[in-house]
Amino acid sequence: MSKKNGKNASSGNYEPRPEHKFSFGLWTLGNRGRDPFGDAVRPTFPPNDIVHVLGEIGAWGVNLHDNDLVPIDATPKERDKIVRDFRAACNESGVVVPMATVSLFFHPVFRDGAFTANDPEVRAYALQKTMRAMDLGAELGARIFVLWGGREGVETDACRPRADEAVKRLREAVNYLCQYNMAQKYGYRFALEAKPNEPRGDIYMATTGHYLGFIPTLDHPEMVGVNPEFAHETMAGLNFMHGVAQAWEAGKLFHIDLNDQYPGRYDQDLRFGSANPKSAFWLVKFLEDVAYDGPRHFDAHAYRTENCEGVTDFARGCMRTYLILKEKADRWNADREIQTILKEVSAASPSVPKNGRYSPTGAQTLLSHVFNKDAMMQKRLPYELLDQLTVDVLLGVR
Ligand code: GLT
Ligand code: MN
Ligand code: MN
Repeated sequence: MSKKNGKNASSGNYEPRPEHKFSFGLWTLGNRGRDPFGDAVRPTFPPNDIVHVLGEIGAWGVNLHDNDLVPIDATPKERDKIVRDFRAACNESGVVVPMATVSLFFHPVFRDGAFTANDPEVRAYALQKTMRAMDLGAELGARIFVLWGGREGVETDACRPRADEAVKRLREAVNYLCQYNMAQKYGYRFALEAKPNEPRGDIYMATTGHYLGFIPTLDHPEMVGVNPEFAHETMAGLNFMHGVAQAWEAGKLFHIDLNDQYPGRYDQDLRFGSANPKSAFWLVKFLEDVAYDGPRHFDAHAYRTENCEGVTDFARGCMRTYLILKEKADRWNADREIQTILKEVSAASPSVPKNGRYSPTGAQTLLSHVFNKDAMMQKRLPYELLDQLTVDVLLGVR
């Protein structure tokens, strides 16, 4: 996709602007196309160059793992210089760092997990590494800290005395990190990211719903929310937007990872909207309808067949599709026929007893009401038509 496609002559302007809050991880543009069967196909993309490209294509933010920027064995002096130069690159490009995270999966020391590993020394190292990653993120201005426990799982359940022990270890770690956050006055909000499997055979916190159940058991639940990822929930065969909606309703949508995925496969991290544009549409419509104002982070990477230019096409494509779908959502919301149907399907006849909050008299009224099921069955539910109107909007004929 060349620059000229940033503007669409027929309908609207799909040029990303800072207020759209589009962000990319260093690891996304920096992905070199390695997979379990093949080596890198693209050269290293230095962090400072990534930031410049992001600035050029209109992205607002860049996110990073500690080791996307600072090599794991860097000396403090080396680290400080790298961070200084990176900050300068961000400032020059007008790109902010909204989120930071920690790699607790790449180094072989985490082969049995990090916070949930059996070896207490590995668990302690994981905490230390995370605290340092929090220091780094805070220095760069990040206020969201993502925790993705990719290695927090098993290939065989024989390897843990009991599976609930893993939950306890994870709780202990997150509680510890919340305390560190307060002690350092970093003001982070933690966003926990679920995934059902890969790289482990089974990962403990398999879905966003699992995390929503876990968070209220923490010492500081107000400090912790979720970072749902499109691909991960789709791998689990779930409706991503529904998980996002539940997180939102619980006040826990602290961050979001946008990409795409065909169900039943390995984690594909495809360009946003490229595999399931209809699901992507419902998601964008939800985020825009509720006025979600957090980062719209693309956690995806270019096809392995791409060269460096293709990586830019990929990144532009994620943002462009989001903006196209945002326009489609506006169109859907403004469509009179669609809105009339929506009103019609949820309208109630005046004789219906109101069943809001429970009260003894309300309950009596409800119990004594005679429902006319035959009449209720006559109500029109034209969802075929409603869905076709949606498809017409999406396919650009409406
Ligand atoms: C890794 C993973 C992503 C997570 C990143 C944050 S790292 O690329 O596949 O889903 O969001 O740790
Ligand atoms: Mn992710
Ligand atoms: Mn993924």
